[in-house]
Amino acid sequence: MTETLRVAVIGAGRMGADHIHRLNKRIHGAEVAAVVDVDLARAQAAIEGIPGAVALADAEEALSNGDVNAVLIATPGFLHEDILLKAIAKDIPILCEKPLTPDAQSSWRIVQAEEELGHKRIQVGFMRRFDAEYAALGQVIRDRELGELLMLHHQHRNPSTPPGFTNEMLINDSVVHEFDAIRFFTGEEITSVQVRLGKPTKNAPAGQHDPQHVLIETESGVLADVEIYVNAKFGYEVATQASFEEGVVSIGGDHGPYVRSAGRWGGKVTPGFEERFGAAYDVEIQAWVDAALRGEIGGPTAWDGYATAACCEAGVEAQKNGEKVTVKLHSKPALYS
Ligand code: ISE
Repeated sequence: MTETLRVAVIGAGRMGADHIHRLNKRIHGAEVAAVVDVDLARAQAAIEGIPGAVALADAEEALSNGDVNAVLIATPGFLHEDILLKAIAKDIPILCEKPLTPDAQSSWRIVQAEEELGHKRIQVGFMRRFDAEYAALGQVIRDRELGELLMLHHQHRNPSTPPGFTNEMLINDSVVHEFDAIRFFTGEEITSVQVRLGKPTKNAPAGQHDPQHVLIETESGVLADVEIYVNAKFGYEVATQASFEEGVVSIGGDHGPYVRSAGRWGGKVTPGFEERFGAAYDVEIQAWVDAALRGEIGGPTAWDGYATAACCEAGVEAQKNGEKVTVKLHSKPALYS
């Protein structure tokens, strides 16, 4: 394999721009070779100051550029399938931001295409697995340090949502992370999802019921609940409390200077996911690059992308009918076991 990944970043929006900066400034063993965006001016702005990088408006052109040997996909999810299939055909390392694709059927097509290729090329951008606290809690669970894990309580609160953030996106765009985190913590598949819609905030845009309460069950009967609240105003908070036979572990509280001044005490609330998970993104992308240079992947697989897409599908159905919906999964191909 080559000594440097020459990455085409597809999509120069919020997440794409963040990854371009990261690859350019902090990641070893990789360079930005091309940036693709339908808005060519945005692609051009993103490559400013990056020697040798080209700005393009077409993903296929980037993939057939001889200078490109890896791809990072950061477009909206509905555009992923086409780019993924083309990148799989080129047999190059792929980092695909979540969701792998927006529905289980198309995610399954990706799993099948990779299975046909015969080796793993796709790492899915579930960055929380690379957060120090998530990793530490995962270790406590795997080592059974506090006995068996019994329940997980997740809070996922965002200050507000961008225009066009639909009711389904509370599940597909936000709770998708919790599905992956629960699978990561337990090492089990999720078997059912139920969504309860309670009293809504007046701060949600039309068409969005916010907050929602998502109830989840895993293969061994671990129960998890998620408060998804995407117009919480006060700031960004993603936290988990895990109940064990011998104790309770909490992660995701705000840290930082605790200030007492002018008769008040307190600290700052994290404003958004870039700040909350900035370090995790760095570790994630470095793990991808290091593994890709060895011809491997360094994190969640296309199977993880597919399994979470199946959970989302059940979640969106549960949003509509209020019932406990079974998650339907194909059997796991040997490539991922
Ligand atoms: C966003 O797309 C993310 O991935 C964030 O991590 C999540 O907190 C937010 O809810 C999503 O919209």
